Amino acid sequence: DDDRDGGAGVKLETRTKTRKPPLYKVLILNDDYTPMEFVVHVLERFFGMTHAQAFDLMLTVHKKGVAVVGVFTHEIAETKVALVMDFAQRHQHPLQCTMEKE
Ligand code: NFA
Repeated sequence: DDDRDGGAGVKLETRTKTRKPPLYKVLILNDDYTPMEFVVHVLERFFGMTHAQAFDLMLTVHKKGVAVVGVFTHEIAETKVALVMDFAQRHQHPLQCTMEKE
């Protein structure tokens, strides 16, 4: 009955079955001891921000206590959190990075 392909036998329907994966927010928390420049470096190094973006977001965390630094799939969010926590610990800073389901 449907001849939108002019009889060519070409599949014209788009698929509707693909599910988007659940997403997770990665958060950075303020503390009184981690140097501002270290947080800026973390945001550049692990979240691909420019220096200006990283500086602005660091100040947001400093003033508000917490901010979302990115949204990722579970595996990527988990890896970012682990890398940031390890990097902070290796430099003996108490910086905290966590994730939560969006
Ligand atoms: N509050 C920290 C300071 O004054 C800076 C900081 C910002 C720490 C964002 C953690 C996150 N040195």
